[in-house]
Amino acid sequence: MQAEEVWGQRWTMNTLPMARAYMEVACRKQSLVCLAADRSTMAGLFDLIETVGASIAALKTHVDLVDDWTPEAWSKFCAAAKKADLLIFEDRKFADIGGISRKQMAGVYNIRGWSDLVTAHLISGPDIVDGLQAAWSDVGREGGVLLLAQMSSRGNLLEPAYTAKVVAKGKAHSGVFGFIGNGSRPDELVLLRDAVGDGKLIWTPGVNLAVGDGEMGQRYGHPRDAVLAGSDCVIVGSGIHKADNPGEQAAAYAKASWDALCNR
Ligand code: S5P
Repeated sequence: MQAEEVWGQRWTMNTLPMARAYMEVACRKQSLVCLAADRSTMAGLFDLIETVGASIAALKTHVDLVDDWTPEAWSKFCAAAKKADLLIFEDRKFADIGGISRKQMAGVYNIRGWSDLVTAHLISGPDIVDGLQAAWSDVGREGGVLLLAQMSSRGNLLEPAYTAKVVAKGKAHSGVFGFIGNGSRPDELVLLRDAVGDGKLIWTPGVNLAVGDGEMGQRYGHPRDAVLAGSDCVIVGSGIHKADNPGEQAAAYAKASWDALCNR
């Protein structure tokens, strides 16, 4: 199916190449799932790409939680992700001033060299987006920033007035790919979508087919409800990587998210 036909206004109002790349991958895979690949070993990570790669559109990493990380193994892992037609999203949640965030994109992990997307808090002001964009430019690459506008964890401090400011500043910036919204609360997502409009994407963690409370204050909503409320991508971690059959589960999340998009 053509991306424009499926995504409608979200496609026509968004000319950012990385956003369109995502919308096209989602159509090829018939999936709006970003896997939160929160496993601590390289073997566990490779296994995930192999078993669920066909059912997901993007791969979210926390590069600093891998016990046996090496640059060589990581570069092979990224190559495997690209081969599986996945966008690579490092969920680093940058929050420092622009110049330091730019340097943190280099360093041991060299995030600027392999990430297509990264997350950032706007708590330090909008220059963080320029710092992250400068880091990708430093190595001749392009990437997009997802700003945390809401969070899924209970008691978080991203209150509506803060969310509104993040959206107002982020909407106007071409380096911003989109926003992280709270997938566990469809009513909050509807408000976020109203504020964001169609020009930027909203990606949502806090999603599980088993709705309710998770570990340590995490909260979960259903993938269908998140997409119907305006999410463009459901970020799913333990619902897939801790399942007895991750392949089967990933396919179920893909179907729930894709069917909801087609209904929307
Ligand atoms: O508000 C948030 C933002 C993010 S990016 N809540 C989240 O849970 N996340 C991330 O999504 C978190 O870092 C983790 O990698 C993933 C959720 O994993 P799950 O196992 O709870 O599905």
